[in-house]
Formats: sequence, C-alpha cells, structure tokens
Amino acid sequence: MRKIATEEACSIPEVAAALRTTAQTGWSNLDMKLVNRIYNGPVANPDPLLPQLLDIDAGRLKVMDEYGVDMHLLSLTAPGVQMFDADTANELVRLANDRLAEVCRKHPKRFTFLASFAPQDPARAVKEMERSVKDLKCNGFMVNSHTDNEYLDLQKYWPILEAAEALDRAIYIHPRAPSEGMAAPYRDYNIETAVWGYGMEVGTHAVRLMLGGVFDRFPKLKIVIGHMGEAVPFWLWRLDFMGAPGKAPRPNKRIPSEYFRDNFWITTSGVEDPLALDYCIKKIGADKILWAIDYPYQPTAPAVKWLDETTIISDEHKELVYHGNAERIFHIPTA
Ligand code: 1WB
Ligand code: MN
Repeated sequence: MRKIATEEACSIPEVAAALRTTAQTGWSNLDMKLVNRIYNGPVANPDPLLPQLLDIDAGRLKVMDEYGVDMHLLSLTAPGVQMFDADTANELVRLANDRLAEVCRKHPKRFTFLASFAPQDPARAVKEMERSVKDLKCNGFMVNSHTDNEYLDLQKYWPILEAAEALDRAIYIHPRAPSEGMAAPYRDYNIETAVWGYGMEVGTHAVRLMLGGVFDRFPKLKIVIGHMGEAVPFWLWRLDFMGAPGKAPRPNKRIPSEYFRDNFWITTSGVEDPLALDYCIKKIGADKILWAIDYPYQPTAPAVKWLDETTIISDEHKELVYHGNAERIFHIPTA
C-alpha cells in the first residue's frame, strides 16, 4: 500500500540561523523554549532534531526506505517564519519555498511540499502563494496557527484565504504554542507543547474560522489540521448544539459540523490510536482523514506499525488514509 506522510517537518539553514538569532535576543513568547532548545544549542553539539530537520535528502530517504514510506509531503517546521518581521519573513519564505521545490524536482516520487507564506503582510503573502503554485508547483500551503497573536478569521487575512480558494490549494494549519492571550496556564509543565497546548491552539483557530463565518464567504476553502483533528471531531456535537446559527451573536450561517465536513480534512499525525481513527471515520468519513508521521518529532516505525496492524479499519479505508485522500487533496499524481 502506497504510504504518503502528510505532516513532515523540515527546515533550511537560513531559517534555522534566523531562529537562533531570535533566540539570542531573549524574546520570551511561548514558542521560545522550543526554539532555544532546537536552534540555539552549542554549535558542536546541536539538538539531534536539528540535523534531521535540515536533511531533506539521503538521511531522510534512508529512514523512509527502512519503513516503506513512499513520500513525505514536506513543510517548513513550526514556528516557520511567523516570529520574524515582515521583510525577513518574506525573504525567508521565498528561499524556503525555492529550496523545497528544488528537492521535490530532484526526487519527484519521494517528496512533495506545502509552501509557506508570511501572514505578517497579506498582500505579499498572496503573491508568494501564487508564485508557489504557478512556478514552484507546490501541493498546498502551510501556516503555523497564529501570527502576532492573530488568527486567519480576521478580515485583514481574507486575501490569503481567497487566494487559497482561487488557487485550489489547501491550507494546513499546523500548531505552534498558544498565543499570548491564552498563554498563562500553559507556562508550567511544558504544556504549551505537543502534549496539550498545540492542540488547543489549533482547535481554537479552527473554531474561530467556523464560528466566524469564514466558510460562508469562501465555501470552497480547504483547511487541513493534524493530530486527529486537534480534538475538534470529538467536540462536534456540542459545537453544533451551542454554535448553531441564532444561538448567540455570531456570523456563521451553518452549523459547525457542516463546515467541518465540507471544508476540513484531518491527519493522524502523532495520534496513533486506532479507536480515535475509527471514531473519526464514523463521525466525518474515511475520505476526510490522511496519514501523517510528524517526522522527525515522532518516530517512523510506530507511525507505520499501528495503522498496518489495526484490524478495526478496513483495507479500503486504509488505502484512503495512507494515500488516496492525500493524492486528491494535495494534487499528488497517483503512483
Ligand atoms: C510537533 C511536535 C511540532 C513537536 C513541532 O514543531 C514540535 C507536532 C516545532 O506535534 O506537530 C515536538 O517537539 O514534539
Ligand atoms: Mn507537526
């Protein structure tokens, strides 16, 4: 069975260097713990994740080969360029997108990519999105949740949503640590990270898009979220009950689960739980769920083993989750 992994992280030396510089300014937003650890370690003895993120060639292909992973859908890892000023961010996304496109041209059967953009400047972001589709043949877009503590439902960001819809490329909303307004309870126990904070951050982002009426304005917009839907699928009944049109002063014209079914896709990244997958298949449909590893933050072996071995999921559904849905949503040629 072809295996296309859809939330696979990487970086380029220029972005890593800029994050190191940012770490050295002593800025203390909630992402800085991770940025410090990965990008600001001793040069001679870096965090082991750094060389894995920077290797978009032989080393990565070796791990993929070892476990029968056919393709990584690559993306610039969180927090991407979203902590930089607009000019730096724009310069770096262009570099990163060019570099990822080059790797994909070199290994077309092994790598595809999600282009980044800098939401700090929506007009320039749109230009980079257009360039990434037309010139670089990207498969979709990646954004790391909030930018300067703001979410994409704000009208100033609508040109970005309009462009994604017009270009027919999905936007993958990947986590970063919670924004300042929700940060306080996440400062202890490292719960700003993948253990809890990342999911709450992106789940909140998804709810803002749905209850903010964004999909009434952009009905063909495709949003992808990871980590088995960041807990949103489990919350759909309550979202519908409490979030139905007319229940409170909100702009949404439809119930949230209708947007979730029409406008969202989810990936399995980092949630290797057959019961959760079975629930999501029953709740939102097997055509809405894509497999992901979350390399290099999650190990590849168990990411393959759990789905290969589970018998709760039919083989027909495994085909969709492992590759069929990714081919359709991300414009990946069938093998
Ligand atoms: C994720 C996990 C992403 C980690 C990351 O990007 C880091 C994820 C900075 O769950 O998508 C992590 O350190 O575990
Ligand atoms: Mn990830």
